[in-house]
Amino acid sequence: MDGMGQPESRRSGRTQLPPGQRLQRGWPVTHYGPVPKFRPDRWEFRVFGATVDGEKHCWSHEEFSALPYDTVLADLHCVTKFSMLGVEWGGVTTRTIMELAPPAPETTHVMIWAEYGFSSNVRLSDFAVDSALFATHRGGEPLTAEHGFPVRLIVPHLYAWKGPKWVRGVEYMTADRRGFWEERGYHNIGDPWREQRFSYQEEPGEGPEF
Ligand SMILES: Nc1nc2c(c(=O)[nH]1)N[C@H]1C(S)=C(S)[C@@H](COP(=O)(O)O)O[C@H]1N2
Ligand SMILES: [Mo]
Repeated sequence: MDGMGQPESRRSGRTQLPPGQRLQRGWPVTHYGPVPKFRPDRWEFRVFGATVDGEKHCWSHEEFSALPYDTVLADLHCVTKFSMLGVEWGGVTTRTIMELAPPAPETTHVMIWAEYGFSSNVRLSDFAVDSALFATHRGGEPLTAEHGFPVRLIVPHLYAWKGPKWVRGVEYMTADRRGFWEERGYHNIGDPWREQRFSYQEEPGEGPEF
């Protein structure tokens, strides 16, 4: 369905799960630490680091809410082995953000920053797929606080820890660096189809030195 307005997603279909995963009923809440309190007056969404113009780009919550809204049908795979298939997410695509705040040509990786300093690194090529989005909604409803309100990242083709909840910023990087879970034993790339769960599985070149 490329070019038909349907986002390209590496979809498993409803009967096929990535290896080692099982289907989850309902929607569990999984994260480290407390659920942050949303304070609209103090909230901003920031793109910084290796931007093409060298500037930092910021959006207030009101401005972010006015950005183009898209939906994506995507699966969610937690490394603890539960998966949800065919979830409809709504929000701002990573491509929209990259158009408004383009990365410099040297950018190779992206660090996603969330509340309390939580972070996750992804390759620019994984971040830039057209099925990746900063979700504000699920199934047409705004996200609840525990699921990441006001914004969480969805990168459907990677394990879900690569999609921080309570996102506050994007850092364009010219070299790779490990995020929160990637520093704590989880795989630097995190492809569920290759079962890239843990950092000891990394092949040479798949991650920076610790
Ligand atoms: N800020 C933040 N985002 C996070 C996490 C976290 O610990 N902190 N955990 C990740 C993990 S491991 C998973 S499986 C998903 C779970 O999303 P859910 O709680 O909405 O199901 O959130 C991801 N986003
Ligand atoms: Mo997870």
